[in-house]
Amino acid sequence: MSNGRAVSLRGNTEHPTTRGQLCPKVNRYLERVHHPDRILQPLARSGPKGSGSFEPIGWNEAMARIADRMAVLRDAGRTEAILPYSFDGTQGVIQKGVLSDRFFALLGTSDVHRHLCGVTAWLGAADVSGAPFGIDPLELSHARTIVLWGTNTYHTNRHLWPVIEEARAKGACIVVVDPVHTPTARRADEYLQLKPGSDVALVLGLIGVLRRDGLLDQEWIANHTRGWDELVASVDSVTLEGISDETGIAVERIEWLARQFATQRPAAVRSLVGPEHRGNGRDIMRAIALLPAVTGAWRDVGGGLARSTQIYFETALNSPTPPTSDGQRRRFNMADLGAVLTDKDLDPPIELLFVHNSNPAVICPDQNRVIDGLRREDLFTVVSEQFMTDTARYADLVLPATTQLEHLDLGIAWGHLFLSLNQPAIEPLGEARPNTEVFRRLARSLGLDDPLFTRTDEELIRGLLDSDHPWMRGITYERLEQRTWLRLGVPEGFRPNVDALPATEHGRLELGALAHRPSRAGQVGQLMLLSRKQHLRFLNANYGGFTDHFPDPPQPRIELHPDDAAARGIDGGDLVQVSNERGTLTIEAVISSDLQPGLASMAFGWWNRHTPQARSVNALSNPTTPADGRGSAAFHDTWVFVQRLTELPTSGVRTD
Ligand SMILES: Nc1nc2c(c(=O)[nH]1)N[C@H]1C(S)=C(S)[C@@H](COP(=O)(O)OP(=O)(O)OC[C@H]3O[C@@H](n4cnc5c(=O)[nH]c(N)nc54)[C@H](O)[C@@H]3O)O[C@H]1N2
Ligand SMILES: Nc1nc2c(c(=O)[nH]1)N[C@H]1C(S)=C(S)[C@@H](COP(=O)(O)OP(=O)(O)OC[C@H]3O[C@@H](n4cnc5c(=O)[nH]c(N)nc54)[C@H](O)[C@@H]3O)O[C@H]1N2
Ligand SMILES: [Mo]
Repeated sequence: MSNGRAVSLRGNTEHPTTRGQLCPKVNRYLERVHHPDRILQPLARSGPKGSGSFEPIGWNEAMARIADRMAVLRDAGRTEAILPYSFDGTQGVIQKGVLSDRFFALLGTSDVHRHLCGVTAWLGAADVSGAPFGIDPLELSHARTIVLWGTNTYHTNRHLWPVIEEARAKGACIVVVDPVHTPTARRADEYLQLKPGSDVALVLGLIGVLRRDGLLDQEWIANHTRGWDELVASVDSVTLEGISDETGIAVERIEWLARQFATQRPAAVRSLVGPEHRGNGRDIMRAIALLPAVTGAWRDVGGGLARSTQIYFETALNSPTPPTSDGQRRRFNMADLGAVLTDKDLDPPIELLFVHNSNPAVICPDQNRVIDGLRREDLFTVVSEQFMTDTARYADLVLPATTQLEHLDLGIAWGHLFLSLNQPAIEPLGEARPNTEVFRRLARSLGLDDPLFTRTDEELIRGLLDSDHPWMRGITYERLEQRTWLRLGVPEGFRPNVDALPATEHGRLELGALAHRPSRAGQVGQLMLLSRKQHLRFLNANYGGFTDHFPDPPQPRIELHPDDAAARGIDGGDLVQVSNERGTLTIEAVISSDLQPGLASMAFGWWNRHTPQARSVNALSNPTTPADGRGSAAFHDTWVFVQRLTELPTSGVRTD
């Protein structure tokens, strides 16, 4: 640090996961912290909604305005008219939600199910093992077969890549199963380009081959699982040829993968969220989890399913008990924000929206409706942000938020088992304040009486660490302060479902019937649009407004398969119109044989200002969530028409 400015940022070479490497996104984090566009004062709207006109106000005034509005709603018995909207802007536990969750729960506001990332995958894996513990991803280095199933590891999980390479150097075969020939697929030893959404069919085919060829672990199935007969009935109801048609993968390739997975052990499957973003996402994740459950791959260190490790931290850390009334709050799936904000019959309607750690104008599906909602004159929107994002532009009040360099936090992870203490390197810049401070002040103004609000950030972290769980033995605040990170005390080589029983009712892995329920097909002439994390220097919507993080060429584009482009008379570089019942975008086409015919792809993460319509890919994507409201949106089950344009459209161009 020099004069309040952070001057140097580097990875720690001793960290077993990062090995001293920052990723392309975080390499330039210092520039983000000291960026000239940082919001450093509270701002009040001074022009029409969305115009981006604001004037600075003081913190006292900003807090008073929010507290007054909330008090009026509380006095009128309408606290459900308040909706907090927050998500994964930070993975730090206390800045993410300890105090905000308590604040909104005590006030009795509406709430959102924060399910856009990982919850469907969690549920699908939990259908098999009760609590979905996967293996420590570092143990993939022991595997001889690693199937990267619908995860673009080289791009989205850079720190796992050296582990994959280490396994390969020791003789492992790296397999990718993905509808797109991704940068990860390019680096794999074997690539299976399956038709999108056909994963359940592929698993049925694999289990069919394993059974036919006597490659199943019968002893394991008999002693560690339940529901084998029902699964067999599902497997018997399909033919390998039928599966090959369904998935687009040749019979010999399915046979090869089945044999490889069963015999070249340890064998592991790795998956994150790609396949969950579909109508049948939970089925897909369950099917993926069934594969190691029938081969007994869990027996071997380095075998089984490697997925998000978040559940380890949730299990080990203390978490503050929510107030008893919390279960009765009105809750919406966060993917439904557009519908919720524009629903004329909602009783009570949302009158105050409080956004922090999230950028719903970009990350939420059904973007046109989200923005229609944000434009409502009778909605009071507060956004706590570091930058003037597409969401912040629609705010009535913007609160300047600190970055990780300016606040204290406890970091958990989805990719490894290390707990880390994020100690501030500099004082908060300008008038930026941590989320915790905002909720302490609001709680005081509204007279919310709870001991949690009297604790400092350090005390909150100490409270989380003060857990009796054996994985927390020896992990103290002082040791973290000294060492920065400590591995949870999960024994090295810990084999979930072997060293501990599955958390199902009967302590066995649950198999059962498995039905392939394909998603709705598109109309004639439509293409299926994927919105993947395609740019190395984007982290969700964190950098979509930062020109130095843009790819070359610096604009969002749509990738089309050569056959689909030719059928529409489209060449690379042409302007095309992409549309469906939810929206229209005008962007440049790029021709890519990484796709398969019928599939188009646009990168997720661009801010809305880069198209003439001032919208990004989520203006098109599918907001459908599972019928029980639990789980993510079917982002990738999106059907669009694509046509060539000869000139820029004049209608539909927005200036806000
Ligand atoms: N560079 C970069 N890295 C990131 C992020 C980022 O924005 N940018 N975001 C971070 C976050 S929040 C997350 S959750 C992770 C996500 O990490 P991943 O899950 O690896 O990333 P996604 O791009 O969501 O999806 C992965 C793959 O799923 C494939 N897919 C789509 N449909 C199907 C299907 O039906 N079946 C199968 N088998 N595959 C399918 C896509 O083609 C894509 O290649 O990445 C993290 N890392
Ligand atoms: N079409 C499509 N949509 C998707 C996805 C996709 O693959 N395709 N992926 C989904 C997934 S996996 C995810 S995780 C979500 C991500 O959705 P979000 O979590 O909403 O998005 P982020 O861009 O990661 O972060 C939002 C904002 O948090 C802010 N922020 C960071 N730290 C702090 C802090 O300490 N305080 C405050 N107040 N703000 C902070 C950042 O400046 C950033 O603008 O998007 C989902 N949406
Ligand atoms: Mo995510």
